[in-house]
Amino acid sequence: MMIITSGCGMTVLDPEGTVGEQQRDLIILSITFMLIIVLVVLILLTYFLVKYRERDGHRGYDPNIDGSVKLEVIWTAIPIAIVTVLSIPTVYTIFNIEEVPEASTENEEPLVVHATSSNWMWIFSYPEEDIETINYLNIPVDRPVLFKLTSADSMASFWVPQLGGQRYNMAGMETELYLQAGTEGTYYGRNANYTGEGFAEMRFDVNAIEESAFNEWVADVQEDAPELTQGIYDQFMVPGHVDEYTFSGTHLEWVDHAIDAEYAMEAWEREGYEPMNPHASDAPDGVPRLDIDVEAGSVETEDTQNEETPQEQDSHHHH
Ligand SMILES: [Cu+2]
Repeated sequence: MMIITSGCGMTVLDPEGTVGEQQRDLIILSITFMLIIVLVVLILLTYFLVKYRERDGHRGYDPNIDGSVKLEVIWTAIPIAIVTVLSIPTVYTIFNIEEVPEASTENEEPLVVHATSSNWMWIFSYPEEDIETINYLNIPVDRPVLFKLTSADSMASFWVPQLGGQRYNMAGMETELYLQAGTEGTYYGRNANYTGEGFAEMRFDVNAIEESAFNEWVADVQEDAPELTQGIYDQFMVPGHVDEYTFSGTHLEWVDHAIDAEYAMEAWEREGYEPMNPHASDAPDGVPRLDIDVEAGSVETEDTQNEETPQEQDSHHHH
């Protein structure tokens, strides 16, 4: 097993948190059990091949097994037993990872992070801290994180292999996933569900840091990061790749994609973006790298038009 886990590609079998550890244990338990079955089958196969081979004094072996209750019971009961033995730890683990992981620090309250996929980037909102990051996130080490997953457009799958299994992000609905990092470090995360030509680069970094460093970072972001406006946010709705960004405020103030599945398409209209068939002869080659204007103000939509005067919008910028 050391050989398998020491390779840099097998991060699933080298987890750094309680959720990933439970899944690793289940994978190893299941594989071990199934290998034992394979071994038993191969030994029996060899035994019967030798025992019933054609040879002098043993020809034309022709057993009548029709209607043998004993044999019917054996070859029904054994598969049922195998499936039962495999199911019990699997079901136990599945239910267990839906629960809040046990925190190894005094702060057991899960940190809530909304992870929203958008072609081809990841948007992370911290509603309680009122900050938002793009294509990376910081989390406190040893503290459970409750990810609320949704998508602005295509169905994606949120996956940080070393912290736990993947779960789907879908527009107009919300799925939940608990993860916890047991060791400080940077973990690789990605979209695990094919969503078109920008899919391969739809990656993010998860930085697990000390709780105190995390709190400091949050305070710094709240203080110094540019405030996220709808005008800035709409630019991220256009399909493409972007760098890492950090904002104060979250997009949850004006849209939750788990409730509003149409928002991205409305933002495309506001941004003058027209989706086209990527196979069309005049389709652009490759995935564009979006140049985000972080000074952009709020957009005028039918909902917000009459609520804010230009002066009020301006004051948001220079707080
Ligand atoms: Cu769904």
